[in-house]
Amino acid sequence: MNATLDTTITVILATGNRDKVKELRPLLEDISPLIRVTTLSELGAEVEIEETEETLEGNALLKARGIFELLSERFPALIALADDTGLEVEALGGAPGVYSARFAPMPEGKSPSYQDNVRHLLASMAGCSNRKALFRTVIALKGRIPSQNGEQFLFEHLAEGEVSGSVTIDERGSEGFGYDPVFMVDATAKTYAEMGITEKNRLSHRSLAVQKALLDLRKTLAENSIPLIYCPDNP
Ligand code: ITT
Repeated sequence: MNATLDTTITVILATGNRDKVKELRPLLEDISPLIRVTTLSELGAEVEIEETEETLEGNALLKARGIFELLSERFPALIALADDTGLEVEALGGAPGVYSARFAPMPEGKSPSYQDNVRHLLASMAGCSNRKALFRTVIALKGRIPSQNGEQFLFEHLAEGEVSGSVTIDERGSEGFGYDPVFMVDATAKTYAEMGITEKNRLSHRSLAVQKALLDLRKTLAENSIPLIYCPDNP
C-alpha cells in the first residue's frame, strides 16, 4: 500500500473526554493532510476497554491495542491513540498512581467523584511532611500506515510526560478538574487549579506527553514518505 493524496490515515482517539478530543484533533490533523481524527463515539463503536493493568504504560497500550484490533478491518490505514494519567505520591509509595480515578473507597457499584478522591488523598496524608508528588501521563499509539515499498508499516509508540510538584495541605484554586486544587507545581509554586487553562496547558504532564507523541508520529510518517504539513518547529 503506497500513500497517495487520496489515502486517508484514520486516527482514533480512545477517550470519551471531550476536552481531550478538542485539544488533540487539530494538533494531529496539522501533522499531515492525510490524517483524519475520529473517536469511538463518532464511529458508533461504544466500547469500554477496562483498565486492568498495573501501570500507566500497560493501560495505555491495552487501550490502543484493543481499539486497533477492533477497527483494524474497517480502516486500511489506522492509528489508535490512548492515554492514561496518574498522580504518584512519594510518601504513599506511588499511590494513587494508576488508580487515581478510583482512589477513594466507595460502596459497591459507585465511583468516587473528583472531590471524594481529593478528600481521601488529603486524609491519607494528614500529618505527613514529605508531600512530594509527580503527575504522569503516558500516551500509546498503535498504527498501520502505507510504506514506501508498497507494504504496510506497523508500529507502537509510548510517550511520557511528567511534572514534579507537591500535594498541598488544603485545596487551592478553582480551575481545572481532578486533583488540580491539591497539586502544586514546583516550577510555578501554584496549584494547577490556580492557573488558567492556557498556563496549565503550556506546562502540564499531559501536554508534555502529547508533544512527544506528536513528534514521534511525525518522524514515523516522514520515514514512510507520508506527506507532512510544514511546521516551523519541526522542519
Ligand atoms: P479517559 O476517559 O480518557 O480514560 P479518565 O478520567 O479515566 O478519562 P485519566 O487517565 O486521564 O482518565 O485520569 C485518571 C484520573 O487522574 C482522573 O480521573 C483525574 O482524577 C486525574 N487526572 C488526570 N489528569 C488530571 C489533571 O490534568 N489534573 C488533575 N487530575 C487529573
